[in-house]
Amino acid sequence: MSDRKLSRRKLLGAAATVPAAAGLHSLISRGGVEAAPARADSASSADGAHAGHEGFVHASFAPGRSVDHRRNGFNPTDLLRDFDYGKTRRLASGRVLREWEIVAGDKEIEVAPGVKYEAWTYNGRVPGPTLRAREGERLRVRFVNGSVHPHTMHFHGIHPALMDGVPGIGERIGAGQIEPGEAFTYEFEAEPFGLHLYHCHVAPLASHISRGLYGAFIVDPKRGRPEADEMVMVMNGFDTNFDRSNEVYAVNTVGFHYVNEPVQVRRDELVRIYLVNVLEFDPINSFHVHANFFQHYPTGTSLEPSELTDTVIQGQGQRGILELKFPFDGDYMFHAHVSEFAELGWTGFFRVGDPASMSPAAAAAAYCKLPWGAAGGPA
Ligand SMILES: [Cu+2]
Repeated sequence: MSDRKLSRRKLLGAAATVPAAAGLHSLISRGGVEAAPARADSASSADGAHAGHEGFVHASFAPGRSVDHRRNGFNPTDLLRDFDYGKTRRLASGRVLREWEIVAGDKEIEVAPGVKYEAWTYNGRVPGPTLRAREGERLRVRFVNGSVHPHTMHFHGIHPALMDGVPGIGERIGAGQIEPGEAFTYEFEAEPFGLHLYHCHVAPLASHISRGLYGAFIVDPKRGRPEADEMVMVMNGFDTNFDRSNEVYAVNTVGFHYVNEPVQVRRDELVRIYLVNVLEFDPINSFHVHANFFQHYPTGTSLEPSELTDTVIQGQGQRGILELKFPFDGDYMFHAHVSEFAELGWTGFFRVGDPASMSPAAAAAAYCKLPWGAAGGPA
């Protein structure tokens, strides 16, 4: 269990009592944020105000205060471009068989500096591995449940009911709900091409998903897509006090990670973002990029974009492919246009060009004043 019991609804409620024009800087005032977590039974502030901001409680984006990626076992910067192609071999028919082994396990992870969360994971990470295949291949996923809870792997795609990873369906052949210590191998075709996802389908569903049992599943079209700098962004959140509302919002798990470590891209190079929304407890999420526009391919199931835009909204389980180029050097913000989420971690930067000319510290200072960071976490 998290040792932190703050409620973001209470935090934001407290923040809302100051004049709207005051802005985030004043919202997180000593009277605001310290009072609010106290009411919400939070741990008390460990580091108090930062120099230069008398009376201010800052997020833990001070130097030396970051999530311990090594302990987590994954770094969101690496997750962006980490595609798991599995192992392949050719069947007698000439067709490609692609195989993976996925192990579910229970693991404490840090989702913001000092904010620990008892996650349930696929292969020890949240989100789980980005499984990537090509249209028409035969896929085989051996799922081993190493958790103390029952789980499944439910894939989005087109496949027989027995391979759907839903409790109660196919129990007689060992499918359905996979109990702790059990294993099952899902086998199906890679279709249709597009951007899909997989997640656990054991009830209560919101709990099993929000704990971290999900991942992106990409099926490339037979003829491929134009070459690009490709990355996966799984929009997620964490209900750290288990009150069925999220305290931390993120892309690839760690709140504000890409403010601390902007996503480095090259000027004029095509960037392709595989965007997946797995957020629970909030009906919609969104992605907005500053000073630019992208082509949007909903669900990635067509090679023709549907819209040139700068904001896309996704419901739970929805996803899309975004393509853009950055014509100018600089730091470009991207965040949920659900402003409440943006202020609770779902904010980052693309960095185009020479890092020496940028000022990440200033950006972090301006945007990362987190209510849940105020307590500082374990020093
Ligand atoms: Cu589960």
